[in-house]
Amino acid sequence: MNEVVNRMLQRSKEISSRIIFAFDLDNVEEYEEGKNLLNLVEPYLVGVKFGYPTILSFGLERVKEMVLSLKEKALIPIADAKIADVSHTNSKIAKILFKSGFDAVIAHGFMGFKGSLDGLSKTVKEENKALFILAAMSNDGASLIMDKVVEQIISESMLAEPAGFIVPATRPSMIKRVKELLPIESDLILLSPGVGAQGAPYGSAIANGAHFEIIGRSIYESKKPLEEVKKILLAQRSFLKG
Ligand code: BMP
Repeated sequence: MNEVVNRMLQRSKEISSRIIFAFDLDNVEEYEEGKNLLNLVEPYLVGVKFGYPTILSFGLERVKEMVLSLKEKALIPIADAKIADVSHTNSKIAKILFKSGFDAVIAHGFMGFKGSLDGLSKTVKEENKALFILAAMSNDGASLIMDKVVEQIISESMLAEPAGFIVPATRPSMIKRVKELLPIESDLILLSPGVGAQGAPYGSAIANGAHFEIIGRSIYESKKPLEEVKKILLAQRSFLKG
């Protein structure tokens, strides 16, 4: 099993949580506030996904500081750069992110393996990191294009030996479809955004077969983020028991 995934599953078991926090702040003036928020909720998180809003507004140096501090506490930092370029550019992006301490990167899969995912896959393997690939997206419009080629996206992506896929909590049938397309007994994991602010109930992606729920606004826009995190945990745990 991928070493990063191993750490994710271990932490998940230890703290009984399936939450990956989508940290998407878009104003550098929120830096101190953001750090305080992370300190507050980090005992309940398996990992933190840094999106473009945070990386671009805070800058990589500040992000690196946060990433290293999360790693000291055994959380897994994931860079959501939605990488989708040709091989050499993909590798450069991934190397910069790994140098900043990230354990994993997220890429698209529609570009295909040859000349795109191949270079990225090589870099990820050389650095002993994890690659997560978008199988399908949570927005409504994804059903028009992306869903129709999910089989091809998965088969091309598998050549890159990913650690797992991103699947939409908003469309449970796509979570199930992706699961069907994966090899039997594969140890790939599924991370699912769309929970909370986008409408899927807390815990529902877990109930539909995802391993982790990626949740952003419901936490960072809440007046009581800790209470919200605890609500999420309760929902996830009830589905896991049920
Ligand atoms: P929120 O819980 O605030 O809706 O955040 C969801 C996060 O997951 C965001 O960082 C978004 O960019 C990401 N995401 C998504 O919502 N749908 C996808 O299909 C893929 C994503 O990465």
